[in-house]
Amino acid sequence: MENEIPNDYELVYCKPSTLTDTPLHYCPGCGHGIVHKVLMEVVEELNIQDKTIGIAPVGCSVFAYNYLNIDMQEAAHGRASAVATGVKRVLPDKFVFSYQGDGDLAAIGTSETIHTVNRGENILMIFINNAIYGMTGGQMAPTTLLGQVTSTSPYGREASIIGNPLKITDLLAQLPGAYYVSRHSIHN
Ligand SMILES: Cc1ncc(C[n+]2csc(CCOP(=O)(O)OP(=O)(O)O)c2C)c(N)n1
Repeated sequence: MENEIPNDYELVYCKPSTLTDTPLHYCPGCGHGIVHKVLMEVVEELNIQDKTIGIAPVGCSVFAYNYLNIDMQEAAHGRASAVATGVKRVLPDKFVFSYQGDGDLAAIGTSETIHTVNRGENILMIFINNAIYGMTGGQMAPTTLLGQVTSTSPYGREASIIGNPLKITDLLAQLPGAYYVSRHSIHN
């Protein structure tokens, strides 16, 4: 095997087999690559590579289907949870997840997001909140923090002008269809 490790090495780290060898296009420091890796480690560990279907968003992770070595379906901007709903209902034995940024899940897709969770669809929604629209040039998103500088809030987000950050995860956790909601940082 090409990647075989010599006997005198103790292997402490390797890329999950469920990731392709395609080089990531993400900017240095971006968290998408970390989340891709952690997600695919779980798929590998649970041995569900052939049973997992991911729904890619529009946003920086639009090319997720090039990196995740599982069946993937692209969705229109914000519609990933609606597409995931359809896929899961047609193929109930598959593990279905959507993978969405904050512009996708909490701006253009707010309605789909809320109704998908409220219906209690049996899917996983992975929400990558970097507090900006990354792909289109770092514009303010609903989740942009107060005082945060973005390309469309150059003096920082001010609540009196632009409104408060949308706490979409807190909001979703209140809905009866939400089974498990958790938030994590990926910086450590
Ligand atoms: C219907 C539609 N509206 C707007 C856009 C432009 N657009 C592309 S990506 C994006 C926002 C992406 O931000 P986010 O979902 O937070 O993902 P990130 O790029 O930060 O990972 C927008 C507004 C589009 N592609 N389609």
